[in-house]
Amino acid sequence: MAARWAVAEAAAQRVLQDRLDDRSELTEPVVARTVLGATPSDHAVVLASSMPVRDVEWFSAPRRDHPVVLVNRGANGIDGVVSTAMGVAMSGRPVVALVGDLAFLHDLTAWVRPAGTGEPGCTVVVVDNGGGGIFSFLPQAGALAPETFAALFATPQAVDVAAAARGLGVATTEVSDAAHLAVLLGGSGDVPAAAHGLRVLVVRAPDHRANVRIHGELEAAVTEAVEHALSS
Ligand SMILES: Cc1ncc(C[n+]2csc(CCOP(=O)(O)OP(=O)(O)O)c2C)c(N)n1
Ligand SMILES: [Mg+2]
Repeated sequence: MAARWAVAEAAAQRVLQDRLDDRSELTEPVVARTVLGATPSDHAVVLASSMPVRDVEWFSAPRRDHPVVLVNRGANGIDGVVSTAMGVAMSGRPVVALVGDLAFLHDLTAWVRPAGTGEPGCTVVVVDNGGGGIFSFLPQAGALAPETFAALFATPQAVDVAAAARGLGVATTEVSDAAHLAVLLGGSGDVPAAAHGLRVLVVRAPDHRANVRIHGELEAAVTEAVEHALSS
Protein backbone atom coordinates (compact mmCIF):
# COMPACT_ATOMS: atom_id res chain seq x y z
CA MET A 1 0.00 0.00 0.00
CA ALA A 2 2.75 2.47 0.97
CA ALA A 3 4.53 1.70 -2.30
CA ARG A 4 1.41 2.62 -4.27
CA TRP A 5 1.09 5.87 -2.37
CA ALA A 6 4.71 6.64 -3.24
CA VAL A 7 4.08 5.92 -6.92
CA ALA A 8 1.00 8.17 -6.91
CA GLU A 9 2.83 10.93 -5.05
CA ALA A 10 5.77 10.83 -7.47
CA ALA A 11 3.42 11.02 -10.46
CA ALA A 12 1.54 13.97 -8.96
CA GLN A 13 4.74 15.81 -8.11
CA ARG A 14 6.10 15.36 -11.64
CA VAL A 15 2.98 16.99 -13.08
CA LEU A 16 3.14 19.92 -10.65
CA GLN A 17 6.84 20.42 -11.30
CA ASP A 18 6.26 20.33 -15.04
CA ARG A 19 3.31 22.72 -14.96
CA LEU A 20 4.33 25.15 -12.22
CA ASP A 21 8.12 25.45 -12.08
CA ASP A 22 9.89 27.85 -14.42
CA ARG A 23 6.61 29.59 -15.21
CA SER A 24 6.88 33.34 -15.17
CA GLU A 25 3.16 34.11 -14.84
CA LEU A 26 2.12 34.46 -11.22
CA THR A 27 -1.01 32.35 -11.00
CA GLU A 28 -2.20 31.57 -7.48
CA PRO A 29 -0.73 28.02 -7.53
CA VAL A 30 2.61 29.42 -8.72
CA VAL A 31 2.62 32.07 -5.97
CA ALA A 32 1.93 29.42 -3.30
CA ARG A 33 4.62 27.12 -4.65
CA THR A 34 7.13 29.97 -4.86
CA VAL A 35 6.45 31.17 -1.32
CA LEU A 36 7.08 27.78 0.24
CA GLY A 37 9.95 27.00 -2.12
CA ALA A 38 11.87 30.27 -1.84
CA THR A 39 11.48 31.22 1.82
CA PRO A 40 14.71 30.48 3.73
CA SER A 41 14.47 27.54 6.11
CA ASP A 42 15.18 29.61 9.24
CA HIS A 43 12.05 31.72 8.57
CA ALA A 44 8.43 31.00 9.37
CA VAL A 45 5.75 30.97 6.70
CA VAL A 46 2.41 32.27 7.98
CA LEU A 47 -0.61 31.38 5.84
CA ALA A 48 -4.00 33.03 5.69
CA SER A 49 -7.08 30.89 5.46
CA SER A 50 -9.15 30.79 2.26
CA MET A 51 -7.00 29.90 -0.77
CA PRO A 52 -3.44 30.54 0.55
CA VAL A 53 -3.48 27.64 3.02
CA ARG A 54 -5.16 25.37 0.47
CA ASP A 55 -2.86 26.32 -2.41
CA VAL A 56 0.28 25.76 -0.34
CA GLU A 57 -1.00 22.36 0.76
CA TRP A 58 -1.92 21.36 -2.79
CA PHE A 59 0.83 22.87 -4.90
CA SER A 60 4.05 23.34 -2.94
CA ALA A 61 6.94 21.00 -3.62
CA PRO A 62 8.11 18.64 -0.87
CA ARG A 63 11.13 20.18 0.82
CA ARG A 64 13.14 18.56 3.61
CA ASP A 65 14.44 21.87 5.00
CA HIS A 66 11.13 23.68 4.72
CA PRO A 67 10.49 26.67 6.98
CA VAL A 68 8.05 26.18 9.83
CA VAL A 69 4.51 26.80 8.58
CA LEU A 70 1.98 28.50 10.86
CA VAL A 71 -1.71 29.30 10.46
CA ASN A 72 -3.75 31.24 12.98
CA ARG A 73 -7.23 29.97 12.12
CA GLY A 74 -6.90 26.81 10.03
CA ALA A 75 -8.90 26.70 6.82
CA ASN A 76 -11.51 29.33 7.72
CA GLY A 77 -11.35 32.72 9.42
CA ILE A 78 -9.54 35.48 7.61
CA ASP A 79 -9.07 37.76 10.59
CA GLY A 80 -5.86 38.67 12.38
CA VAL A 81 -3.42 37.02 10.03
CA VAL A 82 -1.14 40.02 9.50
CA SER A 83 -1.08 40.57 13.28
CA THR A 84 -0.14 36.92 13.71
CA ALA A 85 2.67 37.27 11.17
CA MET A 86 3.92 40.40 12.92
CA GLY A 87 3.80 38.67 16.31
CA VAL A 88 5.83 35.71 15.07
CA ALA A 89 8.38 38.08 13.52
CA MET A 90 8.64 40.02 16.80
CA SER A 91 9.51 36.78 18.57
CA GLY A 92 12.72 36.79 16.54
CA ARG A 93 11.98 34.42 13.68
CA PRO A 94 11.63 36.27 10.36
CA VAL A 95 8.38 35.73 8.56
CA VAL A 96 7.03 35.45 5.05
CA ALA A 97 3.23 35.54 5.10
CA LEU A 98 0.89 34.67 2.24
CA VAL A 99 -2.50 36.35 2.45
CA GLY A 100 -5.44 37.19 0.20
CA ASP A 101 -6.46 40.78 -0.45
CA LEU A 102 -9.50 40.57 1.85
CA ALA A 103 -7.48 39.04 4.68
CA PHE A 104 -4.91 41.81 4.21
CA LEU A 105 -7.53 44.57 4.25
CA HIS A 106 -9.41 43.01 7.18
CA ASP A 107 -6.29 43.40 9.35
CA LEU A 108 -4.93 46.66 7.95
CA THR A 109 -4.45 48.16 11.41
CA ALA A 110 -1.85 45.49 12.14
CA TRP A 111 0.57 47.88 10.42
CA VAL A 112 -0.05 50.68 12.94
CA ARG A 113 3.08 50.51 15.06
CA PRO A 114 5.08 52.61 17.51
CA ALA A 115 7.30 55.20 15.85
CA GLY A 116 11.05 54.96 16.24
CA THR A 117 11.30 51.31 17.15
CA GLY A 118 13.08 48.67 15.14
CA GLU A 119 11.02 46.81 12.58
CA PRO A 120 10.73 42.99 12.65
CA GLY A 121 11.56 41.02 9.53
CA CYS A 122 8.07 40.49 8.17
CA THR A 123 7.29 40.20 4.48
CA VAL A 124 3.63 39.90 3.57
CA VAL A 125 2.82 38.60 0.09
CA VAL A 126 -0.68 39.71 -0.88
CA VAL A 127 -2.48 37.79 -3.62
CA ASP A 128 -4.82 40.46 -4.94
CA ASN A 129 -7.63 38.87 -6.93
CA GLY A 130 -10.13 41.61 -6.13
CA GLY A 131 -12.16 39.84 -3.44
CA GLY A 132 -12.88 36.33 -2.21
CA GLY A 133 -11.60 34.06 -4.95
CA ILE A 134 -12.50 30.97 -2.95
CA PHE A 135 -16.23 31.48 -3.48
CA SER A 136 -15.95 30.93 -7.24
CA PHE A 137 -15.26 27.25 -6.47
CA LEU A 138 -18.79 26.93 -5.05
CA PRO A 139 -21.56 25.45 -7.24
CA GLN A 140 -23.47 28.72 -6.79
CA ALA A 141 -20.88 30.38 -9.07
CA GLY A 142 -22.29 28.50 -12.02
CA ALA A 143 -25.93 28.57 -10.94
CA LEU A 144 -26.49 32.30 -10.35
CA ALA A 145 -26.34 35.30 -12.65
CA PRO A 146 -22.88 36.90 -12.32
CA GLU A 147 -24.21 40.08 -10.65
CA THR A 148 -26.23 38.05 -8.13
CA PHE A 149 -23.25 35.84 -7.39
CA ALA A 150 -21.01 38.89 -6.92
CA ALA A 151 -23.51 40.56 -4.59
CA LEU A 152 -24.18 37.46 -2.47
CA PHE A 153 -20.89 35.54 -2.49
CA ALA A 154 -17.82 36.97 -4.19
CA THR A 155 -17.10 39.88 -1.80
CA PRO A 156 -15.62 42.04 -4.57
CA GLN A 157 -13.35 44.90 -3.50
CA ALA A 158 -11.43 47.51 -5.46
CA VAL A 159 -8.97 49.01 -2.96
CA ASP A 160 -5.51 49.77 -4.33
CA VAL A 161 -3.72 47.34 -1.99
CA ALA A 162 -0.24 48.66 -2.73
CA ALA A 163 -1.34 52.26 -2.12
CA ALA A 164 -2.97 51.24 1.18
CA ALA A 165 0.26 49.58 2.33
CA ARG A 166 2.36 52.55 1.24
CA GLY A 167 -0.04 54.88 3.04
CA LEU A 168 0.80 53.01 6.23
CA GLY A 169 4.52 53.55 5.59
CA VAL A 170 5.34 50.01 4.50
CA ALA A 171 7.89 49.41 1.75
CA THR A 172 5.80 47.91 -1.04
CA THR A 173 6.65 46.26 -4.32
CA GLU A 174 4.26 45.09 -7.02
CA VAL A 175 5.51 41.79 -8.40
CA SER A 176 4.43 40.21 -11.68
CA ASP A 177 7.06 37.57 -12.32
CA ALA A 178 7.66 34.33 -10.41
CA ALA A 179 11.47 34.45 -10.63
CA HIS A 180 11.42 38.01 -9.27
CA LEU A 181 9.20 36.91 -6.37
CA ALA A 182 11.61 34.08 -5.55
CA VAL A 183 14.57 36.47 -5.48
CA LEU A 184 12.68 38.98 -3.29
CA LEU A 185 11.90 36.21 -0.80
CA GLY A 186 15.54 35.28 -0.47
CA GLY A 187 15.42 32.21 -2.66
CA SER A 188 18.67 33.20 -4.29
CA GLY A 189 20.30 32.95 -0.88
CA ASP A 190 21.89 36.38 -0.84
CA VAL A 191 19.20 38.69 0.58
CA PRO A 192 17.18 36.97 3.30
CA ALA A 193 13.68 38.38 3.78
CA ALA A 194 14.56 39.25 7.37
CA ALA A 195 16.91 41.97 6.14
CA HIS A 196 14.04 43.99 4.72
CA GLY A 197 12.11 44.84 7.90
CA LEU A 198 8.44 45.32 7.17
CA ARG A 199 7.58 44.76 3.55
CA VAL A 200 4.56 44.09 1.37
CA LEU A 201 4.76 42.34 -1.99
CA VAL A 202 1.57 42.66 -4.03
CA VAL A 203 0.79 40.13 -6.74
CA ARG A 204 -2.14 40.89 -9.04
CA ALA A 205 -3.61 37.45 -9.70
CA PRO A 206 -5.77 36.21 -12.60
CA ASP A 207 -9.50 36.81 -12.08
CA HIS A 208 -11.67 34.39 -10.10
CA ARG A 209 -13.00 32.42 -13.08
CA ALA A 210 -9.53 32.02 -14.57
CA ASN A 211 -8.29 30.86 -11.17
CA VAL A 212 -10.95 28.13 -11.02
CA ARG A 213 -10.02 27.04 -14.54
CA ILE A 214 -6.28 26.95 -13.66
CA HIS A 215 -7.01 24.82 -10.58
CA GLY A 216 -9.26 22.52 -12.61
CA GLU A 217 -6.60 21.95 -15.26
CA LEU A 218 -4.00 21.09 -12.63
CA GLU A 219 -6.38 18.75 -10.83
CA ALA A 220 -7.29 16.97 -14.07
CA ALA A 221 -3.64 16.58 -15.07
CA VAL A 222 -2.69 15.20 -11.64
CA THR A 223 -5.65 12.80 -11.64
CA GLU A 224 -4.76 11.49 -15.08
CA ALA A 225 -1.09 11.05 -14.19
CA VAL A 226 -1.87 9.26 -10.93
CA GLU A 227 -4.40 6.93 -12.57
CA HIS A 228 -1.92 6.13 -15.31
CA ALA A 229 0.92 5.50 -12.84
CA LEU A 230 -1.23 3.22 -10.69
CA SER A 231 -2.54 1.19 -13.61
CA SER A 232 0.80 0.54 -15.28
C1 LIG B 1 -13.44 37.07 9.91
C2 LIG B 1 -14.04 36.39 8.72
N1 LIG B 1 -14.93 37.06 7.96
C3 LIG B 1 -15.45 36.47 6.86
C4 LIG B 1 -15.09 35.20 6.53
C5 LIG B 1 -15.69 34.51 5.31
N2 LIG B 1 -14.67 34.31 4.30
C6 LIG B 1 -14.07 33.11 4.11
S1 LIG B 1 -12.99 33.10 2.87
C7 LIG B 1 -13.32 34.72 2.53
C8 LIG B 1 -12.66 35.39 1.36
C9 LIG B 1 -11.27 35.75 1.64
O1 LIG B 1 -10.76 36.51 0.58
P1 LIG B 1 -9.21 36.67 0.40
O2 LIG B 1 -8.55 36.86 1.71
O3 LIG B 1 -8.99 37.71 -0.64
O4 LIG B 1 -8.77 35.22 -0.13
P2 LIG B 1 -9.16 34.47 -1.49
O5 LIG B 1 -10.48 33.79 -1.24
O6 LIG B 1 -9.25 35.47 -2.58
O7 LIG B 1 -8.05 33.48 -1.65
C10 LIG B 1 -14.27 35.25 3.40
C11 LIG B 1 -14.80 36.63 3.35
C12 LIG B 1 -14.15 34.53 7.35
N3 LIG B 1 -13.70 33.31 7.06
N4 LIG B 1 -13.63 35.16 8.43
MG1 LIG C 1 -8.83 37.52 -2.68
